[in-house]
Amino acid sequence: MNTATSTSHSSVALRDIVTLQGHILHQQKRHPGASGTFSWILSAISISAKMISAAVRRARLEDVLGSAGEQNVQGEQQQKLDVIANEILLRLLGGREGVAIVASEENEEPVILRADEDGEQRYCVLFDPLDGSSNLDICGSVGTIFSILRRVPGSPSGESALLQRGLEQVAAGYVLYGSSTVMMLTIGNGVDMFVLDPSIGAFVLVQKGLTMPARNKVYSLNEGNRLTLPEGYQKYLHWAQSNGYSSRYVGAMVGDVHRVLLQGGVFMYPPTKKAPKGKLRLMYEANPMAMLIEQAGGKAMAAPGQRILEVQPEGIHQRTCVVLGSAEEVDHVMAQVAPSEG
Ligand code: P6P
Repeated sequence: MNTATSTSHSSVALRDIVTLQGHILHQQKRHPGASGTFSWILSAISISAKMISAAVRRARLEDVLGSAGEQNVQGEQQQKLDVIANEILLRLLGGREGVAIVASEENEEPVILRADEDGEQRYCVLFDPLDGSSNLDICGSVGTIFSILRRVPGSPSGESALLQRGLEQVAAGYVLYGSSTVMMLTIGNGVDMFVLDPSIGAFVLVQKGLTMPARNKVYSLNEGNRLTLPEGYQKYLHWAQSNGYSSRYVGAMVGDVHRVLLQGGVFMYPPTKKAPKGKLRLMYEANPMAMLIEQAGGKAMAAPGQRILEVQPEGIHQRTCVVLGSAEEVDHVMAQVAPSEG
């Protein structure tokens, strides 16, 4: 009997396939005595990502594009898929015993799922369920961003339990629903990249220990805000354009950060007239992205001398300025901004 694999996978050395599930369990084995609680949470995120990916790819077929007719807590028009993605994550994470609190860009208040009277170590999960959802109608990149914190036993319940600096994150990542569905994940020892293989319904490890290029002459921001940017940022743009830089901007943080992680460069959302503290949310956009960028060897700053991960949050929906990417490229921006903010 011909036992050779005659499927399309025959070109893939089957021994090389490491799925996200296998990777998570391998990491768990490195922590003797680990209860598996954390692994189960990552599993819930993985399943949610597969469900959201399927929903995104069928959106136009099932007429779930467009506005949901409501505004979210940010005052932004909710897309139908924002609501669908949010419900999927709330439901999957809600079913995990190890999740104490979840917080979403789409919900004004955190959802308290479990108290910690039994002394079990539980976790808080914060997420932007469908970042850049306005790109959906034009088949542009959208994504899910997540951040995982420990629920500190005995700390006050509710929002204050979440107000931990980004340095306290135990894991962070995103899922990019682009030409393929890609997950970037860090649990604090490097960045690993997975691609969803629809033929087996699993995220497959494609790059372990990703490090980003130290430099690349590409900057990324919404240049429509140029005239209202603080002077230092306008000076940076002049410097970059005088030094042969290119501009790339997807309009969805996940898409822009993914390009910066893989190719280098710098992404920024500085203070603008419309968003004087910056537009991006600290807890579930800037912090998780900053952890990924720093774990990949880059820098992530809220201001000159202020790492994003060291910002002490005062509210779960607070916004921040973001300048992140290749270390050298972030330094070029800070060099132009620092004098004007000094
Ligand atoms: P602008 C998407 O709405 C988002 O929150 C980020 O994903 C993205 O980087 C930014 O806002 C885009 O904002 O003002 O350029 O449309």
